[in-house]
Amino acid sequence: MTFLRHSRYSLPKSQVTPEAAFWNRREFLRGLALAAAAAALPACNSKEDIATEPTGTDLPPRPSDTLYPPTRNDKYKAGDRKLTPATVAGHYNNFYEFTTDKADVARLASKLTIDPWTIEIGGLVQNPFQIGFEDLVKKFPLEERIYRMRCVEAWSMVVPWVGFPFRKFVELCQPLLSAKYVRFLSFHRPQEAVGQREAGYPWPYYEGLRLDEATNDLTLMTTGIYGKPLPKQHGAPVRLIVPWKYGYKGPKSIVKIEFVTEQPRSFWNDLAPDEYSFLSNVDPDVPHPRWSQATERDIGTGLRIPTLKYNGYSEFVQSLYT
Ligand SMILES: Nc1nc2c(c(=O)[nH]1)N[C@H]1C(S)=C(S)[C@@H](COP(=O)(O)O)O[C@H]1N2
Ligand SMILES: [Mo]
Repeated sequence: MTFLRHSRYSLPKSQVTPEAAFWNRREFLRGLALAAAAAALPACNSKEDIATEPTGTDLPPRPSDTLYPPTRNDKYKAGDRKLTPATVAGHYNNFYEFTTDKADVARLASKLTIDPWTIEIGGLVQNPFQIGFEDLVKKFPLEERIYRMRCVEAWSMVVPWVGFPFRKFVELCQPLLSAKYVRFLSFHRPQEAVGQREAGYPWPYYEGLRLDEATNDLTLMTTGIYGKPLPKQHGAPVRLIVPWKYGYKGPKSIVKIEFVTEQPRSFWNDLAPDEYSFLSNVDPDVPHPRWSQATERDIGTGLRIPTLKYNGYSEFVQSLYT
């Protein structure tokens, strides 16, 4: 993890950005390390430890637990794609506040305190307010939606998220007419998030959407996955899912939402503006400067498949861009 110790200003871009070849190299090295470790273990231990490794069992009990599992909204289908197993999705995470090692996020993110959790709403709204997560999650009926999820690093998965349309939350906030964009902020807690103790990234994570994108029916205020509350590695207690955009447009563990007039800045766009645009709609015809976006690897099946324009959601979002 040496690159985290350097200043982002002194780094070649290949070291500060999520880059497919970089991950392949890391995974290869990690595979070697695991194989060596496994060889050193007594045979009776290792297999069962891995098979029973839980996903998200470190969650505190909360009153909102009774809202799960919610009913499925069948409007959005993943076509011929297979649902990704929960243990695969839950151990292949991007959450740089903790580590850049996808397989280790679940372990390190267990340190995050999610109860209590307060979200601050401000900027261009009738009345700025704060809302606790337990009040927020009860405001609107939860539903399950199976979405494709495409990371800019050219891997993808298909998972059943749980949440409610972000549009309903926007109505609750009563933005002023001058509000044209929404800005999101993730938590900043270096004491709990080891990745935030290292230099090199402009914490806390920040992202933004146009208001018309934020109020599209697909944009999901997400509180759960696989019929249960979100495990910490997936961005507990609440994150955003914008399924026609690259994964980084969906900030995890949100603590602040602001309505603004000007296009807000975003974390990856600030780090490498020529590689990560503000819009970042999934597009197989627009290669990343350092790799093709024409295909993607499904982390559940291991298959390489064609990438679809708007990640297959054209019928719902094309009108936003024409
Ligand atoms: N706060 C925060 N949000 C984040 C990230 C992050 O590092 N920090 N990574 C993004 C990226 S690159 C992806 S692909 C998705 C991954 O979500 P998942 O781990 O639940 O699959 O979260 C996005 N949201
Ligand atoms: Mo990503």
